[in-house]
Amino acid sequence: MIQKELRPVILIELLLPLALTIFGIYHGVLQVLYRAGVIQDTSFLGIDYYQGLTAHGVINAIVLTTFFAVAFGNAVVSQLLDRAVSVRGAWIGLTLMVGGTLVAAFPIFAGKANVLYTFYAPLKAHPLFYIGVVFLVVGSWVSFWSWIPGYLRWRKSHPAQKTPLGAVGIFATFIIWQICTLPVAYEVIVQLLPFSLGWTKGVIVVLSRILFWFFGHPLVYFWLLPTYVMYYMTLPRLAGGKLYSDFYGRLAFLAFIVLSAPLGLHHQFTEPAVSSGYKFLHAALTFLVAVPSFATAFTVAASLEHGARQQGGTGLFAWWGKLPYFDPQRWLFPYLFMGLVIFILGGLTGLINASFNMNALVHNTSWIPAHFHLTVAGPVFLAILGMSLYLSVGLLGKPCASPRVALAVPYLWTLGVFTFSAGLFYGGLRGVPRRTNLGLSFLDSSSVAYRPDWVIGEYVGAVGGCLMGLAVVLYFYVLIRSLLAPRSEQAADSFALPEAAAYHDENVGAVRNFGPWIAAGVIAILISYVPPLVQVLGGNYVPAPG
Ligand code: HAS
Repeated sequence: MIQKELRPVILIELLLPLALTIFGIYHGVLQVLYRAGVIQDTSFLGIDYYQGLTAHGVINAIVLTTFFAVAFGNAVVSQLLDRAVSVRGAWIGLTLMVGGTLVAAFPIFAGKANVLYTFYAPLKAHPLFYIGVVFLVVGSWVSFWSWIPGYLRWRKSHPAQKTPLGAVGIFATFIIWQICTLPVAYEVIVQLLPFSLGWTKGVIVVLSRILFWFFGHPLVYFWLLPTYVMYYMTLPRLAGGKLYSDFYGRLAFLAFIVLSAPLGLHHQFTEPAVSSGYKFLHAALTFLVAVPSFATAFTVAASLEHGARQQGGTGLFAWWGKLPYFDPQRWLFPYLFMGLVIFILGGLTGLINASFNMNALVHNTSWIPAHFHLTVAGPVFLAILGMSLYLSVGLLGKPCASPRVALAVPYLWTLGVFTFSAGLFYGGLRGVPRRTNLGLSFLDSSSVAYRPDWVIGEYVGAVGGCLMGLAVVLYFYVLIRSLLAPRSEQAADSFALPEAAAYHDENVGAVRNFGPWIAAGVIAILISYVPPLVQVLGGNYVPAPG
């Protein structure tokens, strides 16, 4: 059971960032309108294009995802490890995260931090932006640390038991987060903050970019792994069956600890300061990090098949028809299932990006946002929406007020995100740039830069973006109606996250201990990052002024 005293913490961690997401999604819809030339201006309703794009990225990709990972982690650890969360630690973590978010929000909304979610130097934000980000991250560390003593206690009192798979997934998520936030903490505290305060004349841009992507790629697995926890722990149960293999789940989570970080240079294939041998190493490791996702695809598909066959499914393929796609009682199912469907394309396009020569065609074009909307705005965002609704109404002892509308949301979002991405993939292959207010140039028919061949992709993207916006409106309709429904203390007390039993419950020693996997991860980082860092530090680069 989830600790009762932890409920308010989890509810704030779910609902506060969701409220901010209204701005995040609004600026997403504005993005497609600017880019399709529907808005032909530098700003709309007083908010500048790059200010809105920063709010879109920071709120959706940093704030929402971090708060959700902590909230879901609190719920999973509390339920699976016999109330292992230190409530005081959880409150301190929450306070730091909320404080940091509010501090960072101020310069963003005042237009003094138009640096996008990657805050590339020498773009310069107001110091409060960097200070806020630091507090948000430190708050998430404190929340993670508040699980460790309880976990160690649990291990002592259950010596013969395996750590439950969901808890392994959550710990893997936060071990990755703990490791990958160290380089970005260095970048922010040593390079960007003094630069923004005017204490230094400039920033060595190459170094800051390497440090950012050292963080930026494992960041995507910090986003993804809570979703994988739901795929392994919850989805098989919703499908009416069991998890096909407990071992494969553990192996996937532990493999991510080793492989998430040592490959960030695949975001920098065009970086002139690093030689191509290191880029090749990172490219090869990128192909390796797809393996735990392929293993997940197999294990989850086998679990779905098991569930469908329990419901009377037969045949080689006919069993797919027995999954609960439209069951209002199991409205959470399509939030997870449609995420998997979207991720097939998101993952495959990631492998295209990782291929050195193909990357040269798509880098910095609209292909890249098409890819990442099929990942972070696909499986990750749908899982966050579904689980936030499930957890918040469950913890309050309320019913989902409109289960049929709740069911429609993931399907509409999927239609929207596929349409959006189709337009952006099409445009990207024709050279349409990302992060550009196209309505002022390439999509303005009166401009000398006008590109009529780019129009169709951006129009299709805009239709998709509007459908995504509509899906979120429906989601908030359900969420608000559910929050206003009458509560039952009894229902709240008996609430628990659905946890699937394992069909094959293997007992393999190699996946019962985090230690060797963390050590292997650190060695992989040293091998892949020390040489390129030495190369950059020896390069005598002149700091760039802001
Ligand atoms: Fe990526 C750029 C490569 C995964 C997010 N990525 C980005 C950026 C973001 C992002 C935000 O190598 C842009 C950053 C920026 O602002 O510049 N990515 C990969 C690779 C993977 C990958 C190889 N990315 C993700 C995930 C993300 C994410 C996950 C967020 C959550 N990505 C790149 C590269 C770039 C990049 C380059 C830089 C490009 C550039 O030039 O800038 C892999 O991890 C993907 C492996 C996944 C699979 C899919 C497995 C499929 C599953 C579903 C099974 C379905 C079932 C249902 C069972 C191989 C698990 C069946 C149902 C039926 C109906 C059939």
